[in-house]
Amino acid sequence: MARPNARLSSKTMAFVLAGGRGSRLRELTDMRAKPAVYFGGKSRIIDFALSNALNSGIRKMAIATQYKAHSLIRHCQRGWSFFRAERNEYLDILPASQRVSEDKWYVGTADAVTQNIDIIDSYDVEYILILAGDHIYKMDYEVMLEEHVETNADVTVGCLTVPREEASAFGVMDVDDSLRITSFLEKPADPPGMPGDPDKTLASMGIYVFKWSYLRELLLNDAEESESKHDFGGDIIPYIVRNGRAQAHRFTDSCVKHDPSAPAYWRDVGTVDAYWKANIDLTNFTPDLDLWDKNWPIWTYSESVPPAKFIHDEAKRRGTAVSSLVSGGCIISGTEVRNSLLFTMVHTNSYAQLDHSVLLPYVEVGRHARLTKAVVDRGVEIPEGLIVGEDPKEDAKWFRVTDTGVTLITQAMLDARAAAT
Ligand code: ADQ
Ligand code: ADP
Repeated sequence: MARPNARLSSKTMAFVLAGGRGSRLRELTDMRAKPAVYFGGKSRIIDFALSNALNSGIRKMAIATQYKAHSLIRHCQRGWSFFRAERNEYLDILPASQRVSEDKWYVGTADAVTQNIDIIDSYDVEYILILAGDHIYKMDYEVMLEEHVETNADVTVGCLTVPREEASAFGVMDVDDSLRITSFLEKPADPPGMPGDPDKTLASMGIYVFKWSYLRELLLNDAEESESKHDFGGDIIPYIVRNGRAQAHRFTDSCVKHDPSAPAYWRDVGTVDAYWKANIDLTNFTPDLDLWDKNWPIWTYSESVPPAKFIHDEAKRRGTAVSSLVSGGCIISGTEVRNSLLFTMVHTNSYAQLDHSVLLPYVEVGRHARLTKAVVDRGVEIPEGLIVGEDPKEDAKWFRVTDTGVTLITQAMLDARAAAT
């Protein structure tokens, strides 16, 4: 449940790390950073962390950007500019702008905070919540803040259990009975299992709570360390585990969903397969991620567009969508849409078919095209009669086909195909 007047969130700022590329999303991040990638029909990935902070009662936020930040910055300016300084609310976008010295981009995630110490000081907050801008989940951060204060920890690390075979992508930890972290390994090649549950590993979500005065001092010391990569997972957290008190906060999203018995929902949509699946899962009868919950809205920049329109006539031009999400501004003209997710202003034409496909905003689909298990980038014009998802060998000549048979289509790939055929 949202707690807008809670005590701790009002003394806290959220610092969102949004500088990474997310290269495993391949061509989807050629033009934009991973946090700016579209998700769920209307939003961008970063909207989840920002909405969680807002719904948790936090009204001071900063977003550190670096890689291909234009799309991300424009989105945040358009969608998140309602904070009012006269109400003591702030949202700062902090590009790696070489403020500290001419040759210094953000070296690591901790350095992105260090380079903005003066701005954070000006917020006059007691706690800082470090967030990653690239995960899909709903979480009430007030609960984690309360735990941080109750346990008198130097850092509290948000964590969840993951299958052991996936754990080498994470910071992994051991904890004692009081959830104090006793060891922390950043992305180990051979992650340990949990006591009593050897196939699972306790993994860091890459989100942290600190008292600002404590972190500030630590960062200034870390900046002097020539050996340090100035990274939270690689340097700062292991240091505190060795020399201070690091606590784990186990993520449960039961406070923000209707069915407390359902498993906690958290996704790193870092690969084309995971991205496709998390989007298509929203078309399930009861999706694990509830975007309809009015108690925990996902805020975003929304274009002002007319309602979606379906054109259907008796000449067998069937304009229908079943088990699908169709956003505003779409025109489904004589196309059969199944188990698909269409973002804003997608236009499809007669006799086309879409099955288990994700179409980003402003995609045009030509007549008689058939797309199965496709992810189509923003603004792509699918030519008449293009068939994708039925002959993986042919698709792989032009498009990016994943091991599980998802096909990513960009305009550059279509242009190369058109030039060659
Ligand atoms: P990774 O996700 O691999 O591991 P990283 O690549 O550092 O860590 O990205 C963390 C966040 O910081 C992302 O949101 C990214 O966009 C952003 N970022 C990366 N480099 C940045 C820079 N130079 N400036 C600004 N922002 C930057 C981390 C932790 C692990 C943890 C996983 C959970 O290190 O311990 O398990 O997150 O996903
Ligand atoms: P948007 O921010 O409108 O959602 P995208 O995320 O698709 O757009 O665009 C990613 C980035 O690529 C943006 O910075 C955008 O300005 C830039 N971009 C898109 N198309 C072009 C183009 N034809 N030439 C140069 N830059 C472009």
